[in-house]
Amino acid sequence: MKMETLSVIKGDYNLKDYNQAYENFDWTEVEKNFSWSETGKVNIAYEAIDRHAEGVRKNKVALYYRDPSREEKYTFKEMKEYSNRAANVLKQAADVEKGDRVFVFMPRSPELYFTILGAMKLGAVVGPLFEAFMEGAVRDRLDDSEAKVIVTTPALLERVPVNELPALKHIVLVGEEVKEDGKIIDFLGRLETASKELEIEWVGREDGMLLHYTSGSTGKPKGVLHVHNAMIQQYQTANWILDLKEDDIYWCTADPGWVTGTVYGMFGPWLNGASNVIVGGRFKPETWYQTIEDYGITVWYSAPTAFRMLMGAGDELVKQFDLSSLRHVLSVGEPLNPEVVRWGVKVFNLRIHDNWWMTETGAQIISNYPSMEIKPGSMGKPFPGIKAAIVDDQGNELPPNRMGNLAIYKGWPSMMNIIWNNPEKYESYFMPNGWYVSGDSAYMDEDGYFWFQGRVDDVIMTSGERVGPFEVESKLVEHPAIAEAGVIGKPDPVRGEIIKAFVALREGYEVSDELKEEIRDFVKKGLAAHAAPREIEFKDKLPKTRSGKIMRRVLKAWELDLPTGDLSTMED
Ligand code: 6R9
Repeated sequence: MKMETLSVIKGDYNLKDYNQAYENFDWTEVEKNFSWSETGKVNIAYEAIDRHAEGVRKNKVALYYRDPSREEKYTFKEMKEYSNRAANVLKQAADVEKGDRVFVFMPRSPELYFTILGAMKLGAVVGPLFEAFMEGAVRDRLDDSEAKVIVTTPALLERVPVNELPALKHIVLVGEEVKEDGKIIDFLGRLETASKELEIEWVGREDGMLLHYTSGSTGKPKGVLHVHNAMIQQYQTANWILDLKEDDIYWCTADPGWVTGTVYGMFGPWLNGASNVIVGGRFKPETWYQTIEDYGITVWYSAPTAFRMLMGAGDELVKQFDLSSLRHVLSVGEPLNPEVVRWGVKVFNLRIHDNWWMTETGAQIISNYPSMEIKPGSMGKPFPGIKAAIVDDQGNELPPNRMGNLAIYKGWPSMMNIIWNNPEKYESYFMPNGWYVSGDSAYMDEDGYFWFQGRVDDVIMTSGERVGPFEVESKLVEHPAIAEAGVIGKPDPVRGEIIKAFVALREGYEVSDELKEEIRDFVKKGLAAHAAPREIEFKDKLPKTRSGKIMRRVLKAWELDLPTGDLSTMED
């Protein structure tokens, strides 16, 4: 399997030669792309929007927005004006100042994006929440960060426990006919009359702009703070990994509640002056293909769970749409099964480019580049300017093909700045010799490609063999009956752990003992005898996060009758 490679599709890519770029890379060269390298005035929202609005991209469309009830577009000039108006509403009515935490809690809409940019223009720190969060999840995040303002909708207001949040001074409501009362502010009513002019708050490169809460396996979610300086890496990765060019129509399917939806749903593309498509509403294979056809999407960034669902919807459906505009497809969030990559080649005639990063890293770290050979199942190679390695628990670098901790040498530009209110947690990510330890287990092959194995906690030890759950899951989804699979280690007195698989079947397949036996055999023959699941349980659906990650810790908790921990990020 590891010998399988997909060669480069000929094209004129921004990154021509990975090896050469890696050798000669210098982050200070990248800084020259920003106006602050000359003016000294820093603000990511200025670089993402206003800079283009004041130049040749003034009338270029920055945002194409669509959901079941709206279809709109905004040029860079209009985005500048609307984000200025939003900033003025926040400043005048809600007293927002530099450093204040402003949360956004609403479905996707143009107003959501005006608000995020507007708050950043004031130097505020923006905390994006998934609209599906329930009261407890909202409370934890606003309470921990002592948020001053929340921007939400009348429908979601009941999930904001206003009286339990003493730091919360204002609630900005985005809805029709909002009655103001000092605490409540009418966003839409004020937006149209607010001034289009704004004095941007210039900030330091190390000042905060984005606070994303992420859940670990235990305890409360932690607030990962990103600073304006992250724009350096967000810009350059969007340039070389997303390969954005002047004429591209780019679509990132992620919600801003997830880091992918802010960093590559807003900043990466806009810092590069690209036209960005944002689609609200629920996932439906037809709607997604229709979006590609209608807008002529050229670059498309999504996640394995979505690709697996599209794959499950069948190849016939793909043929009903004209997807010929597509030239570059990418995936993040979870391991991308080789089977899905092969499917992509079959139906789109394109390679799906996997890349790896985390909320904490603030931008892409390891990737498959369009100008590089792909080994399906591998996450690719470290971005130029970034040193990644597999280290043991003492921080020693391991040789190729040894499984260990995926680590990054600290100091990349978009690295998180702090964990809010939790310096111990922040420190715990780093080894004394400078490695940031991701919590993921992986190995690097002899060609320098990285292969994901699982979260460190998920790696299975069975009869003395280390098994990465991802490899087993990938083999399982190659079986025609299986739509999705989650694999855990279940404690066993004899073998240490045994492999247990939870599988969801595709349409038209029935649960049976014969099928179990067949699946077990399939993994045994295709992978290894010791990797075959001894236990298989059929489920209608697997527990997943809102960003589509299979929650193995929840499977494990169910299996062992343990508490499931924080479930605020779990899909309904
Ligand atoms: C961007 C994002 C981070 C965790 C990460 C890893 C998993 C992300 C992956 C991947 C395998 C990939 N992950 N990309 N695993 N292959 N290409 O997802 O951030 O939500 O913080 O999650 O997601 O386990 O540690 P975040």
